[in-house]
Amino acid sequence: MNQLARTNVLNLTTEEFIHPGNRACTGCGLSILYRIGLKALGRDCIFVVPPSCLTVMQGLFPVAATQMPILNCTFASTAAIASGVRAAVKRLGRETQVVAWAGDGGTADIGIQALSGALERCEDIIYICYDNEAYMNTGVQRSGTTPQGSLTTNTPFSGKSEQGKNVPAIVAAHNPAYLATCSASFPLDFHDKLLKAKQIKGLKYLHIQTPCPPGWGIEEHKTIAVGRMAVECGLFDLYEIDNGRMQLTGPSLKQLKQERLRPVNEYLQLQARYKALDVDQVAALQQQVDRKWAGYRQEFAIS
Ligand SMILES: Cc1ncc(C[n+]2csc(CCOP(=O)(O)OP(=O)(O)O)c2C)c(N)n1
Ligand code: SF4
Ligand SMILES: [Mg+2]
Repeated sequence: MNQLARTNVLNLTTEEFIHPGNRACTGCGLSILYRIGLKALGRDCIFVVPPSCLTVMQGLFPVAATQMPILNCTFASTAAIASGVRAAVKRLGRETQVVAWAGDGGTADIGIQALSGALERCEDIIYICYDNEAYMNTGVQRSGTTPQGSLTTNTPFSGKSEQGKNVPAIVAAHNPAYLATCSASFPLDFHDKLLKAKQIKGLKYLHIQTPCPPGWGIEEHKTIAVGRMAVECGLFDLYEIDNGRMQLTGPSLKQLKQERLRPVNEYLQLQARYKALDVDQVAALQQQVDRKWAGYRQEFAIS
């Protein structure tokens, strides 16, 4: 991030855009992310949101938690509806930001065709996918992004057999105006990437890893620590693609200088969803991460 001053706890606005109290579980990564994200977006925006924990958190009129307008839509139509709302806003001569905000199920699986179409048309919207790595709102079913080996209520006892989809890579193949990955455990990084996205025309896609205590089997007070660990062990990387150029950002960029990252096992062990993984599977995952980071060190010229 180089275009704007970084936000910190001292200069983050104290203005709130959600009312106190919402229906998220204790320790929900999404609720942290949502509160801080709204501070970056400001009041002049309209949200388009498919069914998810976010809709539950937002509540129903007249007891809604969010102070800005929200349009709830069907799963498959999020990006299409956001495109339509943007066209209407433009017709009215307004600059209102249209923000589609969906879960991983709503993005990686059910809404992917509408997202792909909006990307192809270069719609001038912000699309945010919060990735808690399963269909949490309906009781933790596996989604396209659920990691291999992870347990959900509809995976075999050995965990999910397939690899998780790399949605940012799918989006990157569409050559979006801007793409960033973020973590609920680094909310100010998300805040500043959103500030940047707001200044860019075209489709801006932000993908955020969002720890979920009941779905991941972690203690409520460990949300931030677990999300940080995903980044520190090199499993979930923070980066942005701006003008077609990818660069690691924040803590992931700093980690390039480290010879060894935290072992992935430290991250896995904290979560009940990974208890079916055996030693060989953990070793294979560690090798995969090591290879990826060796590639980064070469690509970004750090030996
Ligand atoms: C077409 C359709 N299928 C299924 C559902 C039931 N449903 C509501 S929320 C949800 C889970 C959404 O998962 P995700 O997008 O990952 O968001 P999360 O719940 O994890 O926040 C499902 C399956 C629905 N509302 N509409
Ligand atoms: S199930 Fe997970 S994502 Fe949904 S509200 Fe609870 S903690 Fe948040
Ligand atoms: Mg989900």
